[in-house]
Amino acid sequence: MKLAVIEGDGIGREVIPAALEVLDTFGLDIEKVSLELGYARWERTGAAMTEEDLDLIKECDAVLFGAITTVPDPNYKSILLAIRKGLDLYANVRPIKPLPGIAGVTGRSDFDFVIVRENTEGLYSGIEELHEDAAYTRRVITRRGSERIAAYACELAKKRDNRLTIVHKSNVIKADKLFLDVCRETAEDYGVESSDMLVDAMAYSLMKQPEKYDVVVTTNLYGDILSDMSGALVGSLGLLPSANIGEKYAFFEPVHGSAPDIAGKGIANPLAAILCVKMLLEWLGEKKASLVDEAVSHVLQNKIITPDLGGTSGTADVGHAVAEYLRSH
Ligand code: XYM
Repeated sequence: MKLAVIEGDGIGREVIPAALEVLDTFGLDIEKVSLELGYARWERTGAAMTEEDLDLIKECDAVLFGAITTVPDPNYKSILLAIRKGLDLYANVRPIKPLPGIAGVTGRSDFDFVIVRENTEGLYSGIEELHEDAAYTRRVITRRGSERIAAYACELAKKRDNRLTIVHKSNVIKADKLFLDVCRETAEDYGVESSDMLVDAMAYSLMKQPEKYDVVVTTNLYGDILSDMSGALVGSLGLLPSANIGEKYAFFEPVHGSAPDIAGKGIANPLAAILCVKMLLEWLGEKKASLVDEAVSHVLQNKIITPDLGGTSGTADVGHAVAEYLRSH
C-alpha cells in the first residue's frame, strides 16, 4: 500500500515523525510518499499545493497528515479543504473517548462517543463572494451529501450502541431542516434509534452529560467546533485523532491544528497523531492495531507526557516511548 505523508506546517512537522516511528514498528509493506504542502511552502514558492500534488496524493491509498496553517488572506485557500474535496472524503470521523489516568475539564471518564461530521459541504463549501462592505459564504446542504453522511453514521451506530444524535440548527437555519429530515429518514431505514439536538444546546449538553451520546452526526462547521470542544472533555486537544473517509481514500489527521504558539519547541503532544496511526491500521484491517492503545496507556501511566497534560516530556520522547513499547510487545 502507498501512503502519502504530509507533515504540513507548525507542529505537524513534529508530531508526524513521532507517528511514523510508531507506524514503522509494525513492519508493514508501506511505500511512503512525502509531500511538502501548506502555508510554509506558499510563503516560499507561492503555491501551497498544485494540481500535480493532488494527482500524486490520488496515486496513494491513504494519507497521514499533520496540520496546516490557514491564514485569513483572501488569496489563500485551505489545502486541507481542497484535499477533502479533491478526494471526496465525505465523512470526518472523530472518536471522543477518555484515556486512562487523564482527566478532562469535567473530571469524568464515563463517556465514549463519535462525532461524524459531513466533510464536503456545509459552510465550508468554498462558494464565496467577497466585497468591501459585504461578504457572503454559501452554506450548502444537499440530499445526497446528507444521505451519505447519515448512512455512514448509521453503519457506525449499528456496530456500537445503535443510537444516533442529529445535531443541527433548523429552527433558524432552514437549510438544516433538510439535513435533519434526511438523517431521521436514514436512521429509520437502518433501524437506528435517533434523536436530535440544536447545536447550541448540544455544546452545553456535551459538557454536562457526555455519557448520553453514542454516534453524533452533524454538518461541517458544527462538527469542527464540537470536536475541538471535546478536546477539553478528554483533557487535551493533543489527544484526539480523526479519519476522513471517502469511497476510495482515507486520510488521517489529528483534530488539532498547527499550533504556531508552540511550534518548533518540541513539546507538542504527538498522541493524537499516534492515535491516527491506530485508525490507519484499523482501516487497513491490521489485527494488532489495538496494541497502539496499550502502548499509549503505558506511556500515560508512566507519566511520559507533554506539557499540555502537565508533564515535562518532549514530542520525540513520547514517540520513542510508544514505539519502544510496541517493539517489545
Ligand atoms: O485549513 O480542524 O485549517 O478539521 O476543518 C479546520 C481548515 S478548517 C483549515 C478542522 C478544520
